[in-house]
Amino acid sequence: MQRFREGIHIRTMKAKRKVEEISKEDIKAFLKKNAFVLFTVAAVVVGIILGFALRPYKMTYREVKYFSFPGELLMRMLQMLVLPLLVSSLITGMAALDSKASGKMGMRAVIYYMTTTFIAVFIGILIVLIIHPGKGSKAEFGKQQKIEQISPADAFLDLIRNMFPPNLVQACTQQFKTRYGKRVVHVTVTVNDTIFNNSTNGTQEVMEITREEVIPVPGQVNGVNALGLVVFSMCFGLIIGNMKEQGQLLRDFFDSLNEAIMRLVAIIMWYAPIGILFLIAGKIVEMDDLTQMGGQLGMYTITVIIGLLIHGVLILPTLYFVITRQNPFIFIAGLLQALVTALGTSSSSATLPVTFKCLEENNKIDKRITRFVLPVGATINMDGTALYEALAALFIAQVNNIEMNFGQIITISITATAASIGAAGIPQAGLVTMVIVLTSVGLPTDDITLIIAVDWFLDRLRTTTNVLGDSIGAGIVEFLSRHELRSKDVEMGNSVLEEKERKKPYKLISQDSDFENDKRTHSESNM
Ligand code: 7O9
Repeated sequence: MQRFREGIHIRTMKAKRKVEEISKEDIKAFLKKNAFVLFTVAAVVVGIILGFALRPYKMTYREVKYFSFPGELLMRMLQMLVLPLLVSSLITGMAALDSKASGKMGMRAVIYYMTTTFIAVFIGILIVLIIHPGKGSKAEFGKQQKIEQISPADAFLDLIRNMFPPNLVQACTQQFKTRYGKRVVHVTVTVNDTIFNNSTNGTQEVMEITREEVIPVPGQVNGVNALGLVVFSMCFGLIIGNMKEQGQLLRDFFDSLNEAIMRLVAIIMWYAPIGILFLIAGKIVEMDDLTQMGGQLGMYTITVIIGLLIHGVLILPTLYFVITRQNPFIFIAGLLQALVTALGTSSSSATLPVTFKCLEENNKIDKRITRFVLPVGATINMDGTALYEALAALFIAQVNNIEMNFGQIITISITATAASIGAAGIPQAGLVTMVIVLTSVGLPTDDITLIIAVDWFLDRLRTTTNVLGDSIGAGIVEFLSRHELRSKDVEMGNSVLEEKERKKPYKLISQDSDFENDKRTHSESNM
């Protein structure tokens, strides 16, 4: 009996120690994780304070560039990873699923993208109509510049062309862009003499007319052709996913490549807070005086902020809650680093590596989902951009005192949605898509220059909304696809992408030959 009691005592002591150990480690891990998030958030705050503190010193352009150099380095590091990450994650993401499962998941993702983008556009239009920031006239704005005119048809064809890059290496650095050239055409016209001479004996005269004609000519601009790479990687991944043993080598290669890139991301993320601090501080030092932010432009900025807030803080979390029945704000808390990075870099593609890390590690989203949904989302799902473009178009109409009828508002909402989807495929998209939205309803495109002064700031906010939209999309698609993911797990015994996969050759050996297996266990036990 005595022994029995001692036994229990020892066991409870052991258990206690274990609990203590776990909690200590847990606390450490917790602190480590949160210190990281804290650093990143602190970087934004310190960056803003530092930026405003340095403004009175009136740095020269050169000094500002030197000052924001650490931030520039972060941008370069993140962009360095985007290309291999995009390709490897899409290929493995598609290869991990059979065509039926990926088709279903793709459908869900596309429905989510369409729905949220339409909601975003709707909010943008509603808010700008309610607040009406464009009262008064254009007189209070500064001088206007000319904006390059682009034919929407050519932009659309460029988008389709960019989906199929003829040279994959070039697609990593350049996009196709239609340019305009002039051509002299000689036209021979046969003129009936009766017109001139008013005579009835109709002699014919041949005249040659030369005239100039604007023609589209092929051209290139610098920038990653994300759309082309996405299309290629998805097809390639689907193919090697169906190739059974023959495709194993390629699947392992891209899986391993992806894993290696993600480890690089983990290292770069330690540098991120410093980079973000200098990116933000540098931008604040650089910006023009805030005095012009009074009046209409200020109201416009506030309107955009309210619209983005409604979409990001109200609509998207509600959608997440309604579908998954989980607390959306815990989900968003896990994303904080990605959101701050988006704010600092104002580029959802450069943020992509961080978004991956946050979703997979903090929010435990299945890798098969993130690898598939995030790159596509970064390329075509831009809620913030869609909201912004619709809102900006109506603001320009208001400034010009042009009333938009219901039909025109519908046109704006359709073109703004299309512009946000196609942005990555349209070269130099920022301005071009805005021009397309404006021309679709006959608004003056030169007025885009009115809002350029605040664009750098609003770009950061819409990028954050874009990243949030992509991430919540990943959460929702994972929830909706949970059954297929589980049945796939059961079917394969494991996921292609999980840790277990790397043990597979070992498993095969042990299944195939007991002798191998025996040898291995023997030598292992000897070690
Ligand atoms: C905003 F998939 C990736 F990551 F490789 C990828 C690479 C490039 C994805 C997209 C792109 C890309 O070129 N995107 C792009 C986005 C091109 C032009 C314009 C925009 C729109 O950008 C947003 C905006 O201005 O509203 C915003 N800055 O989300 O990055």
